[in-house]
Amino acid sequence: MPCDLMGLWRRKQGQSSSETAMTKQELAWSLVICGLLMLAWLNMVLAPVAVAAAGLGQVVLSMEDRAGDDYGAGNITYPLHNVFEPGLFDLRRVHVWYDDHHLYFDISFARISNPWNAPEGFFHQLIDIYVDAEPGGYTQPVAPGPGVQFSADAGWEYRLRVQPWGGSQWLDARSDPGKAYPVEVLVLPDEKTIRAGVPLTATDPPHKGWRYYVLVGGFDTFGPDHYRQVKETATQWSFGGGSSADGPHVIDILDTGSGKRNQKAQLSGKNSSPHGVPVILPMGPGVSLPFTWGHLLASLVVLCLLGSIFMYLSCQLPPSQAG
Ligand SMILES: [Ca+2]
Ligand SMILES: [Ca+2]
Repeated sequence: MPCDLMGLWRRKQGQSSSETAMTKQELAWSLVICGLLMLAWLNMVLAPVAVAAAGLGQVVLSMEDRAGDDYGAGNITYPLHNVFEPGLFDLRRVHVWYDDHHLYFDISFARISNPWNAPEGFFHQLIDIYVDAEPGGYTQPVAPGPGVQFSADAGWEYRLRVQPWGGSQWLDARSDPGKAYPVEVLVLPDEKTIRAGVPLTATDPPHKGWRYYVLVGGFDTFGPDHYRQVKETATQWSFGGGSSADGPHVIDILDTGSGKRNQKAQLSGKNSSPHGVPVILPMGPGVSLPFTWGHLLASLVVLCLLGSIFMYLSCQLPPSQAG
């Protein structure tokens, strides 16, 4: 037992228990260290949620996507031209909220650039968010561009399309034909978040039970449904590492990190349809964080340190105070 060893050591040093008992000053410092460790842990693990929830309005979804998974099913590489800087297609967070007038989608990336001065403030990203808002709905995308389809038990009713050079829109597909509404799109001052504002007149009231398919591709005016193509080998203007000409042409999706819900599993076709097209699973509802080994390791380190400090305090208190 560490306590006994410490006691033996103290007796060997000829110190009485009253001399070795923790002073108030030592106790105060130990509590301060405990507090700082807890704050550091909370800051690292929970800060993204706190930041997401800090905005005005009602939050209906706030989810982080892991860093560095802008590789589709695992093999996709960026086009070779130097405008395709690392991180442009690495989705990092999707934050959905509303106020009295709009439903906002704040979509964050590792990097945003605008080499040809598109009026929206970004050039490269093409974002489709399909929303499962009620029972029924569609399992196919609006057009074949992304090369994926959606879960049969979570068909979609709305689609948000976000792209540069105009054309961003909210599609309400509950009627036939569907109704499309133009959407205002801009880049927030953090220069990493694209915001799309959907007028509340274009949608039923959002609620926390909605589920979302978030697809990130490369924008290409000439691509199928404006998706930049993923080919077997990268060229100046095409992604590389694709397995089929039919796609998928999706570089990142909002996903959790495990099992069949993992992005690699979804986009590699492990949940594929009878026609071999990868079936994507929806995300939501609520607020969550992805599992990362960094979070787990940091949590274990903090717990070990707190446990050690607790044991040290227990050993240092005189028997009458230690209970
Ligand atoms: Ca990502
Ligand atoms: Ca992802």
